[in-house]
Amino acid sequence: MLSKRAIRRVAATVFASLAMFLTGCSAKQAELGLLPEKSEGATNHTQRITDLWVGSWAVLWAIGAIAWGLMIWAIIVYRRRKGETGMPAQIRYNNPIETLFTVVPLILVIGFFAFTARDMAAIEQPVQSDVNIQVIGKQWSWDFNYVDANVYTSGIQSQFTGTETYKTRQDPAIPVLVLPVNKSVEIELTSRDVIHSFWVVDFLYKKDMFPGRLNHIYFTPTKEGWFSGKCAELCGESHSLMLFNVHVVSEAEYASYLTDLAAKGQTGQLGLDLVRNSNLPGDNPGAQE
Ligand SMILES: [Cu+2]
Repeated sequence: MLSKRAIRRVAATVFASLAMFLTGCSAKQAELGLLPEKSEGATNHTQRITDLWVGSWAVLWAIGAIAWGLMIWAIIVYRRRKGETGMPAQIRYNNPIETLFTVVPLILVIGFFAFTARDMAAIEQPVQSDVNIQVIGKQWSWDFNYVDANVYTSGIQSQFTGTETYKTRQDPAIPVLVLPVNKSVEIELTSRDVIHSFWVVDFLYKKDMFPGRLNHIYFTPTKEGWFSGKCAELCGESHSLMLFNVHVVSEAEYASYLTDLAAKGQTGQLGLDLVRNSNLPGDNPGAQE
């Protein structure tokens, strides 16, 4: 006969393995609080964001465990016993309990707010950056202006045909933003048509792109490799095809990439005047002032 303790241990192991299996999560991902594995060390901000995320969950699980524990305890201890009839004693206006239920959530909200504000202030701090990039969102792709080198790349706007899907993340139709590793980067974000959102998944950060407004993000990529990017703001029927890749390379590779763009004739900057509204019937782009 198994002891109670052995049964409990087996149950815990089964439950943990099942949870890992069902969520498809590795030990590394569990450590990162189920954030993408590639996010570890991807930029100078990812550790801070991971800490905020994992710390918040740790607090919430602790509160959850206490709340569930008290509920189960009350259910068991105050269950209806054999022979009991009628309504149990109704208790209300318990001041200590009411105070507890007001003060604890207040402390939690203030705590989450304070840590979030602290980390946002650090991440949003403008930095005099080595590399300046302008990213323009458009339905449904991206233009990348490499401001310092005065070159650009332009994503092809996807047209929804009903069958169009990208086979892989390395599909050449997906535009690529190339960045040098360990160099501070400032990205200016704007849009030509509707609101989009610039999101590099593994960088754990995204920011909206508004027509007629400039937003900025500052970070230093600290790991070479390919990272998935996508639009994170529903922007029309082909929103889901509005993908891009970020390729973080060595400084030398970055320099030669920019030289190649210039050699291909992709010099200058793509402006906001390329807005597709100028192609609407009746509009004559040449006649615009
Ligand atoms: Cu979009």
